[in-house]
Amino acid sequence: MTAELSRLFGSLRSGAVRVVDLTQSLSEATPIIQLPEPFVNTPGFKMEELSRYDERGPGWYWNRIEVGEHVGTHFDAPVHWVTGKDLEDLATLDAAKLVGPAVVADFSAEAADDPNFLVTVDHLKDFENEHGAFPEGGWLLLRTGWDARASDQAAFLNADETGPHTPGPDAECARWLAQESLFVGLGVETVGTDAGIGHSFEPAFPCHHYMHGAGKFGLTQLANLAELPATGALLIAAPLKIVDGSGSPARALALVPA
Ligand code: 23J
Ligand code: MN
Repeated sequence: MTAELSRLFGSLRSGAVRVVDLTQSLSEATPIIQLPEPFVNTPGFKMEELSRYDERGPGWYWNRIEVGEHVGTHFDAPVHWVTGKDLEDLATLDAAKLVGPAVVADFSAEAADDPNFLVTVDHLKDFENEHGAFPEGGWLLLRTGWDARASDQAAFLNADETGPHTPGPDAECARWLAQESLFVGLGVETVGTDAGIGHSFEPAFPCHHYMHGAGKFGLTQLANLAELPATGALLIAAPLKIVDGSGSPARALALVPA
């Protein structure tokens, strides 16, 4: 092993670097996005036993699963959105972009006061002034406290007759992240990278529109962002390599200095 990797492995062994699991558990209780009529919705997660050390397979346990691509902690590829239709899917994307420095901006106080809280470019500029310039190839992770709601579909989607109310970037912030920042992806704790009211923005769902149009990625329903420093963690996003896939449930991990 090279010196760099043995040092990292030593740090993981000694506890000087910790692995934080940013992934929500995936089960039939996992909340799923609800699009309004006339749009098709995604199936959630289903699991059916094939055998469990029984006559169907005496020595082994296994299941079949059914799941929409965009369920639970999941990854959005550029081809997910019409603006990225000629860009990368899960099998063609550059895997090097799945590992990068994580920047964690904490808006949990604001989101607790206002579920429709919108992150603006000014918020991000303030963050840079306090913590330094955003890293090239990095991932912006928005901490909103929404992970605490992830075991309750109604609280997580927070919808009323006007639609869902969850925090996210405003349209100009989404454009800036996509076209002017050096980030490769945006990670959130909510059901999607766009704010709940993003359907009413111009363009609609601006985060999907701009980020995927720029070949950038999304990561949703993250957990445990509270355990990450504002800067200095390393994100590893691991979606399945589905041919032509637009997204997939993913394991998201962070390496964090102790
Ligand atoms: C399909 C349509 C609209 C949205 C989404 C999916 C997501 O949030 C997603 O999971 O990518 S907003
Ligand atoms: Mn998605």
